[in-house]
Amino acid sequence: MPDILLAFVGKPSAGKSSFLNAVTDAQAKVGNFPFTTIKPNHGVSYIPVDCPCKRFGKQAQCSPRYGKCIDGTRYLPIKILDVAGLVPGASEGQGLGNQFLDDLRTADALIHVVDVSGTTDQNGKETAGYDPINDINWLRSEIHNWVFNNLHKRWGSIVRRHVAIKALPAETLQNQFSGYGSTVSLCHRFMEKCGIKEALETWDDDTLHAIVDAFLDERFPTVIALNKIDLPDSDKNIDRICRKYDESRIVLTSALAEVFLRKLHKQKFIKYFEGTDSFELAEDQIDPSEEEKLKPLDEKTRSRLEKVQDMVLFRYGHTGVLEAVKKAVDLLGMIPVYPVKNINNFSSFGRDNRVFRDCLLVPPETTVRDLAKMVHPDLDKYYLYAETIGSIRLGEDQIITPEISVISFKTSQNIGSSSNK
Ligand SMILES: Nc1nc2c(ncn2[C@@H]2O[C@H](COP(=O)(O)OP(=O)(O)O)[C@@H](O)[C@H]2O)c(=O)[nH]1
Ligand SMILES: [Mg+2]
Repeated sequence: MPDILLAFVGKPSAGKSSFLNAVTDAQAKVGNFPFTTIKPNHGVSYIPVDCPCKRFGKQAQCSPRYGKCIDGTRYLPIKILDVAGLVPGASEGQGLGNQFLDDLRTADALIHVVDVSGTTDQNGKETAGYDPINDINWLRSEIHNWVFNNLHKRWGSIVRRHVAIKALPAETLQNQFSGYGSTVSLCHRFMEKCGIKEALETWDDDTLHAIVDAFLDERFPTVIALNKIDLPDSDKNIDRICRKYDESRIVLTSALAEVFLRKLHKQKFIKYFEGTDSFELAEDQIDPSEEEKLKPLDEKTRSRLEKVQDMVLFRYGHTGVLEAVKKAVDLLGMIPVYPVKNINNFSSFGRDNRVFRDCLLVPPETTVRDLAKMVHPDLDKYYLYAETIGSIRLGEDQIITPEISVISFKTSQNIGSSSNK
């Protein structure tokens, strides 16, 4: 299964660690996950998607291998990384720059956590009236400079080789960008988008900057999480930033509020419904079972809770943290697909007949045959054909879309044990 890794990036004290706690901690209850390496700065979050079990009235039988399905909403595990150590000057080798940049290579998409309250300066020190727009521009230029400088200092020899072997621009660029987790098709895509037609040997510095920009847009889709919206100074900054940047990439968040709500939930003071603006208190409960019974709040906690309601939940509808994770996955265009053994009863490959056991998030442009390879090498080896709901046959080169997300493979031999790794 192709793992997705989202990286939280941002200056010190923006709220990255709080964010990681907010989206990973309490969700352990949601179930298991397929990832073997969970390092200290890693976590697992679960994003909700519509599960096909609901369409077919199979909610009661639905039995995911990873994550969980609650009445037709399926929670898929996503890996998260807290990338600490980015400080101004990182691309020039300041601070923990290199470790940061190494971590970045492994990420599929970024969530830039920005302290929108303006109460911390560019180094994360307490201040007042700092303009968070600086941070948004700074992070981008830090990554840009890192990539640009590496390209620029070798440009002479890159051009000579390019001319000597008569390579395509995308091939030459891929040689330079592979270390950042690029691929040939990604290079073709961003070259297409930036529309540069001149021969590579004529490119000047401005062209190289444009190339690096186009590469970064394609390689590191970024959600901007404007964090600390619970603080009074945030409002005016939020307005300005939303007017200046692409709003479809901005999410308003309060990591602290989410951590607080989840903590009270865990301690049974409230029943908090993640991703919503609502929770229950002891006095709201009518005849709860002993297990569900909530504890009464003390005055101090109650007033803090009311503040979170006023400043965050009532104003914005939720704390936004889960929205940020969902938006980052959306930017990647990943499609959830459900390989099944039997297209009529949705049982799974292998010996257990669990309904809709497997779900994979596949990248855009994945074909039916690509999926077969991802699910099991033997499916590819003994491949006959694939079909979707209603026993409709699919071509092996057909691109997978949400409309054909339930897929069964027919093979020339029985596939024994199964795996989706
Ligand atoms: N008011 C407020 N404070 C926050 C929020 N998120 C984090 N903080 C605080 O900001 C400080 C730095 O947070 P931390 O998660 O350690 O930042 P990191 O350095 O980016 O990992 C801590 O004191 C947090 O409690 C938030 O949404 N609202
Ligand atoms: Mg931290």
